[in-house]
Amino acid sequence: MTIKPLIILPDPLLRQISAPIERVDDEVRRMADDMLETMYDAPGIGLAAIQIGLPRRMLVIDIAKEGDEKAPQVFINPEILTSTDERSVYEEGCLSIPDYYAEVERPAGISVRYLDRDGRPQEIAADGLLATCLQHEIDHLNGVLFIDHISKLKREMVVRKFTKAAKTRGSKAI
Ligand code: GNR
Ligand code: NI
Repeated sequence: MTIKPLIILPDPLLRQISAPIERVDDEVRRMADDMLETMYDAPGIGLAAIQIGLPRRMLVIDIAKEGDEKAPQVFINPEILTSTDERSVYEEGCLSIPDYYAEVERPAGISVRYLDRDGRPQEIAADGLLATCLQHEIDHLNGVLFIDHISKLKREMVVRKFTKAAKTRGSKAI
């Protein structure tokens, strides 16, 4: 397993639409393991493949509390089937937008169809943090970031800050 470098805003890769995974084979499972290792190292509670530069429809999540046993979950080709009318608000962050947090309102509950790491079709109903995290990650598969759900003013401020930081890094040639 390998920790991969994270793709950071404003890298245009983050706006790419990821392609479905056609066959769940050992290479896909290796990719999932690399994603999990990268997520645990960060640390984060979720990661989409595009965040390590792979435009494939796969995401990993572990929302187990610190100190509890690890509970890695792999979702391949996930599709949201239903969303509740009820909304919930969470303070979100993103490993591709380090150290920026904002409240985002999303459906409180969703049901999702996906393939597990053995390629078997599964369906789950999620609420709470899992529902929020799944929606955040599925957004990544569609080139959408959590800052797209906040005000335009806030979003433009964040993008400007990260664009400047990227330019500084570039000129320092690190
Ligand atoms: O680590 C993460 N925490 C988080 C907190 C609230 C809502 C969503 C998330 S996902 C984020 C990791 C990440 O960037 N996944 O794409
Ligand atoms: Ni994210």
